[in-house]
Amino acid sequence: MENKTVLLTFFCITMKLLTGCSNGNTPEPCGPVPSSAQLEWQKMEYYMFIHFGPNTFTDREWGTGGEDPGVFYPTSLDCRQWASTAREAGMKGIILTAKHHDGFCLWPSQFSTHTVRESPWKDGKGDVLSELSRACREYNLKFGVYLSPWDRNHPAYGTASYNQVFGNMLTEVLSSYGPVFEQWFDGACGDETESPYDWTLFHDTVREYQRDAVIFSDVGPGCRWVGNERGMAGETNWSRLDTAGYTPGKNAPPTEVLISGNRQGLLWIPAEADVSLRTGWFYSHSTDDSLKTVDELMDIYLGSVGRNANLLLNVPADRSGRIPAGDSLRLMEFKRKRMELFHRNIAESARTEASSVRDGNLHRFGPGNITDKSYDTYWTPREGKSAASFTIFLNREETFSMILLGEYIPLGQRVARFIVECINPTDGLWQTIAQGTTIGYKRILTFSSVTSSKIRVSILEAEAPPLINCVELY
Ligand code: FUL
Repeated sequence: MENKTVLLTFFCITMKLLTGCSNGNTPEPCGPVPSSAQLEWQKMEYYMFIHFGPNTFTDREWGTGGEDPGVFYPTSLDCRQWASTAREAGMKGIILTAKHHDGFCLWPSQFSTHTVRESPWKDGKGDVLSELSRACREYNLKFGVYLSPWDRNHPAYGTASYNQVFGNMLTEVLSSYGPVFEQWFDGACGDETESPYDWTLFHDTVREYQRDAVIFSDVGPGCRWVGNERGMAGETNWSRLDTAGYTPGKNAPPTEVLISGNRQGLLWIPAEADVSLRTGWFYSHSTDDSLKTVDELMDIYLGSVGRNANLLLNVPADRSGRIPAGDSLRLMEFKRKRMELFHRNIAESARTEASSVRDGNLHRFGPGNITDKSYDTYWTPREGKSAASFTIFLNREETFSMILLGEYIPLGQRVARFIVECINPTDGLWQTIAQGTTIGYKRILTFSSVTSSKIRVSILEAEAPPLINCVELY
C-alpha cells in the first residue's frame, strides 16, 4: 500500500455497517488510555459550575467560616431554573459547590453544625443537593459536586481526625443523591498549619460510592486542573501526566506542566479548564457589569474544548437563588454564536485519499469515514508509520476558516505535530493554512478564510501511527 495513493470513497453509513466486523488487526494502544468513565466525561465537553453559599450573601470569595448560618437565605431558590438554563445553553451537566472553604454544607450534614439545617432557609429543612440532583435528572444533565477539603469552620480541621470527618461528608454526598459524574476536589488552602489530607481515604470513598465518578484535582486521578482560572489549555495539550511526587494544592506540578500535560506521561489525566462568566466565582451585585462577552467566551471555547480540554464555565446563582437573567442571556448568545460557526461542516460528504492506509481491513481503517466523529471508525496509516497525510476533496470550491480534528483516543493520544494546507485556486499550489502540535479528543484551529476544494492534513510527528476519527471544516 505504501507510496501509492489509496483511494477510498466509502460513505459513513457503509463504514458503520462494516465496523461491526471483528478483526484481529486492531492497532495496539499507545501509552495510557482513558477509562470508559473518562471517555464519557471527555464527550461532555462543556458543563456548568455553580458557586453558591454564604459568600453569595456576604459578597466574599473566601468566607472565614465564622459567618452566621442565618445569612444563607435564598428567597426563591430554583434549581430547575439552573438546570433548564444549562440545558438550553448546550451544557451537559452541573457541578455545585456543596462545600466551599468556609465549610458551610449545602446539605444537612450530620458531621457539621454549619449547614443549611442551621439556616432559616426553609426553616432549616432545605437541601440544595437534593433539589439540584432532582433537577439534573429532570433535564437530563449529569450532576457533579465540589467539596473543598480546606474547611475554615470545622473544629477538627487541622487535626488528623478531620480526615475522617471529610470522608464522612463525602460518604453522605456520594451515597444520597444518585449518580455523580465528577467529584471536584479544590486544591486551594490559605492555612499554613494543616495536617496532611488523607487522599487515599478520600479517593477510596469516591470509588466505593461512585465508581464511575471522574475525580478532579490538580493531579487527577480522573482529570486535572489546567493550571489557570482563565479557561485556557495550552496549544500543546496532552491528556497524559506524570504525578509521581506531587499532591493536590501547594505540591502540585508547575502550572506550565498542568496547562500542557506530559507528552510521555504515564497516566491518562485529561485537562479540565475552569473559568467564571463573571469576575469572581460567587455572585456579587458589584460584578453585574463584568460578564464575559460572546467573543471572549468563544476564545475560551476554542482555547479549551478546541484544545483537547473540557470547559467548566462558572455561572453563579444570585441571592434569590436563581441565575440572573443577564447571565443566562449571555449563555444563549454564546450558544447561538457556536451554532452559527459550526452550522455546516463542508467536509461532511467529501471524498478523502490517504498517502498510506493500514494493511488488513481497509474498510475499518479507510479514510472515507473520518468526517464523522464516531468512536468505531478512524483512519490510520500503515503500521510503524507515524508521518502520513490525507487529502480532502470537496465537491466544489468552498470558503472556510476553521478546521476541527479529532483522534481516536480509546487507543491513546498520539499526534505531536501536524500541518494543514490547501490548494490555492489562483496558482494551483499548496499553501499552509494552519499548523499545530497536539490534537487529542478535539482540536479546532482557526485561520484567515481561504477558498479551495482540496485540503491536505499531514501528521508530521506522532508517538505512534495516528488514529484520526474526525475532520470537519467550517
Ligand atoms: C479555587 C477556589 O479558591 C475558588 O474560590 C474557586 O472555588 C475556584 C474554582 O477554585 O481554588
